[in-house]
Amino acid sequence: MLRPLIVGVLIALSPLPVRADEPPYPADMPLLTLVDSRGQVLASFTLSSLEALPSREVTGSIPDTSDPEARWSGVSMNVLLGSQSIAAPDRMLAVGLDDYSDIIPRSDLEHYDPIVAYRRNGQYLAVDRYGPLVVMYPYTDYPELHERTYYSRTVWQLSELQLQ
Ligand SMILES: Nc1nc2c(c(=O)[nH]1)N[C@H]1C(S)=C(S)[C@@H](COP(=O)(O)O)O[C@H]1N2
Ligand SMILES: [Mo]
Repeated sequence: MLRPLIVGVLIALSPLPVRADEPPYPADMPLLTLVDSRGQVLASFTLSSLEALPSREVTGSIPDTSDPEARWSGVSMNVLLGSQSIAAPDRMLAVGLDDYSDIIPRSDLEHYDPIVAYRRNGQYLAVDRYGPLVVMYPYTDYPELHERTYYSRTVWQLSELQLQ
């Protein structure tokens, strides 16, 4: 009679086995598409394929929100393009799931090396937390980024990069 309770308490008290945290979406779901200027698909990425690439961390926050500064982990856009042997284009149109978009010029990749982030403070990003992917700039390292121009390039719910 008491046994299930005791077992339950023991389970609750025992250190949980260290298990990789699970994303709030399937790891093999296509999250990001690279397309050329004519809309031709060049590459597609899932969480697994993004995590297989070398990661980069930056600190910043989603502009104009009450979100505090956070540590974002993801893939450098330079590395992302390089993984497909694609030279950085003059401009990339970054498109969100809500069809919001803004242009990211090559100079940003050269000066700031922004990332396609898939974790915020170690946690995967749910769609209602600006996820699954967010373009994030290294705001803390470069205070000049605190400007409308870069705020609007901080595209959350990123789903497509159109190379132009
Ligand atoms: N997907 C998506 N990303 C976006 C936006 C948006 O509407 N959709 N707004 C941009 C702008 S203008 C700013 S200031 C920041 C914060 O947007 P918010 O104030 O709408 O949260 O996100 C940027 N990225
Ligand atoms: Mo904005």
